[in-house]
Amino acid sequence: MKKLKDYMGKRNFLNTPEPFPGIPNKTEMEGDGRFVVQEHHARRLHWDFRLEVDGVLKSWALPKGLPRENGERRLAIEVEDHPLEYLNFQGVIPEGNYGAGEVIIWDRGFYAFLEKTSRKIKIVLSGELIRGAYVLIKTGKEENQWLMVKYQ
Ligand SMILES: [Mn+2]
Repeated sequence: MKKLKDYMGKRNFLNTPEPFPGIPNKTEMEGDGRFVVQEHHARRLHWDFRLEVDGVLKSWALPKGLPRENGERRLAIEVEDHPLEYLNFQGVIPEGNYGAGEVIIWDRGFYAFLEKTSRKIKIVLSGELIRGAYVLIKTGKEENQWLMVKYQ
């Protein structure tokens, strides 16, 4: 990536469809890992970020949604894995049920891993609204507590 510093520095990949180095364009990514962000009007509004990994959706709840600007960081609470079918779910979970409230698909698309360890997940997201490189870092304070940072 170092050789491409100038290329990267001149572009905001949220605003241009040009290639992000190391990741194919969205149309070329069919079949790669998918992601979804669902706006969930539960008792407390939050956004659920889900990544397709090993046949399930790894899931985090973000009280303030995904970071949109480079350097921005947002709390992400890891929650239980969800089935792949949840990628397409939107609707109203009736009162009295777990997570009662409306779920709206806020964004979806494809992603690629740049790095993955048990405490750090670097990804590039290519959705309709979200484009760019993100890192999820386990904070160590609580077992399920992560930070999601947009860095490019
Ligand atoms: Mn939720």
